[in-house]
Amino acid sequence: MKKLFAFFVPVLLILAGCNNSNNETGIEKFKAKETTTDTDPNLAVVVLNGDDNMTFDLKEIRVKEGQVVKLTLNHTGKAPLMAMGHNFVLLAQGTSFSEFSMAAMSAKDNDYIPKDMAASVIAYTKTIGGGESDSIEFPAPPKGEYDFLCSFPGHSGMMKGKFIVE
Ligand SMILES: [Cu+2]
Repeated sequence: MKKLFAFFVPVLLILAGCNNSNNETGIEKFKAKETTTDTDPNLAVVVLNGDDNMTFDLKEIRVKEGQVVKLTLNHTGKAPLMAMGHNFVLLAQGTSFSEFSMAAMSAKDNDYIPKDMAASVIAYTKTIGGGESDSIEFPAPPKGEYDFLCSFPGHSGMMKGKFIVE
């Protein structure tokens, strides 16, 4: 019995050792990735892509309180602005998503930002067509969960997500 134990213990230790080293390299890879995309802790770099299929590639954006958010919206499609325009609009808490979307439809002359709801908007990009980009910078709002959307007519049902400040 003692012999058996003496055999099993080293085997278990070796197995445990393998497991540990696997986990460690996994964590190291993750950390390295995070630090290369965001070298300045005060800056949150966000890249959001919209395409010709009326979709954003992010459903959730996470930043930290106190950070300055540098957000770039890319329209990766080919469709012109008139047919498939995209923007990024970050809504203040307490704003009715549906009310804002409805009002934005008739705000073409103001880049789909309804003038009488300007107080409901924390930040927004201009509306762009295929192949175009727009970058904006704004201070992250206080901790909490916010809605973002594309306010181009008919898009907010699909092009929306949560902007979370931690
Ligand atoms: Cu859109």
